[in-house]
Amino acid sequence: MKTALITGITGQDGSYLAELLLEQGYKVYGLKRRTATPNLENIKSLINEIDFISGDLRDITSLTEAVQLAKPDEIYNLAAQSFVGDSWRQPIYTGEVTGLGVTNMLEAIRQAKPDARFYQASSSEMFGKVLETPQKETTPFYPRSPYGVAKVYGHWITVNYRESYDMYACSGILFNHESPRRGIDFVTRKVTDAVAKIKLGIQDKLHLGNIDSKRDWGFAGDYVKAMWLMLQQDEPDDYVIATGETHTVKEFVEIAFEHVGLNWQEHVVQDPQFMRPAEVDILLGDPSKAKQKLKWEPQINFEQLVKMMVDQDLENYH
Ligand code: NAP
Ligand code: F7E
Repeated sequence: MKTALITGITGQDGSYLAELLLEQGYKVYGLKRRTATPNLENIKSLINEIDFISGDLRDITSLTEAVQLAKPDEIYNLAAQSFVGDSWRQPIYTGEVTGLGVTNMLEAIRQAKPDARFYQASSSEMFGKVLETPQKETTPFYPRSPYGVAKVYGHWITVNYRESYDMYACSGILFNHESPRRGIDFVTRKVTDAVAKIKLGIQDKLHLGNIDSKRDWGFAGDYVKAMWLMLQQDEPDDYVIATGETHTVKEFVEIAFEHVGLNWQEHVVQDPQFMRPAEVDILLGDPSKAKQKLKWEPQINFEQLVKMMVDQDLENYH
C-alpha cells in the first residue's frame, strides 16, 4: 500500500485528490491548519479515511514532523494562499506561504524522507502578461500579481531541488480548474452561487469586475488525475495541464444564467472594487506534452463544467 501526504487537504484540489488516492488504495495523510471553527466541508465524506496532521507551510517544524510521521511515498504540495485578488492586499503573507512555504516543504522532505516523490502546484498565473499563445512548458514567465510572483519562486525552487539534490520533484503548471467545491471568491463559483440565489429569489444583483478576461477553464476532478500521473513516471518533469480552449468571463456568465432561463444583463453590475491593479488578459494552455507523455485527457468540457456548478449550487439552496 502506498502512502501520500497532501497539504491543502481542505481545499478544492485536496479533496478531489484525496478521493482519487483513497480509491486507488493509498493511505492518505492530510496536513491541516488548526482553525477556530470547522472547515471540513469539502472532505466531509472522507473524514474517517484521512489521517490529519496539524501543520502550517510557514512552520518548518510542523512540516518535518508531518513527513517523519507519515513517511510518505508521495507528497502533494497543494497548500497556498491561492486567491490572486487578495495577494495585492496581503503580498508578504502570500510570499511567505505560496513562495517560501515550498522551500519549507522541500527542506522538510530533504531532512526527513529525501526519496519521497514531490508534486508542486504551479500555476498558469506564472505566464501572466503572456509572452506567447498558447502557453507551454517552455514559455517564459511574466507574473502579474504577488501571487504569480510567489508561484514563480515555488516553481523554480522545485526545479532547483530536483537538480541540486536529485530529488524526484515535479511541477504541474495547471491552468484554472473549477468545480462545485471551488472557493466562493473565485469568479466561476461566485457566478454560479449567485445564479442559484437569483433564480430562487434570494439575491438580485451580481457585482463583477473585468468580464473580458479569458481563461482556459477545466474541471478539478480531471486535473488531480494529472498530478498523480506526474508522480508515476520514470523521471520527474514539469507539465502544462490545460484544456486548450479559452473563454471570457462573460461567456461563463452567459451560459450560467441561460442554463436557468435568466438574462444575465438584467442582473450583472460592473463594480470597480473587483478590478485588479494588473490583469492577466488571456490564458490558453497547450497540454500536448501531458497528452503525449502522461496519456492525460480532460473529460469535462467548458459547458458541462458551468452547468455542473450551477446545478450543484441550486441543489445547495433547496
Ligand atoms: P484552495 O481551495 O484555495 O485550497 C488551498 C488550501 O491551502 C486549503 O486547504 C488551505 O487551508 C491551505 N492553506 C492555505 N494556507 C496554508 C498554510 N499557511 N499552511 C497550510 N495550509 C494552508 O486552492 P485549490 O484551488 O485547491 O488549489 C490547490 C493548489 O493549486 C494551490 O496551491 C493553488 O495555488 C494551486 N493552483 C490552483 C489552480 C486552480 O485553478 N484551482 C490553478 C493552478 C494552481 P484552509 O482551508 O485552512 O484555508
Ligand atoms: O479570476 C475576473 C478576474 O479569481 C478569473 C486561482 O485558482 O486560477 C485562479 O486565479 C478572472 C480574472 O481566478 C471578478 O479579474 C471578474 O481575470 O476566478 P479568479 P484567477 O485569478 O484566474 C489560477 C490558475 C490560480 O493559480 C489561482 O490560484 O475573472 N473577474 N470579476 C473576477 N474574479 C473574481 N475573483 N471576482 C470577481 O468578481
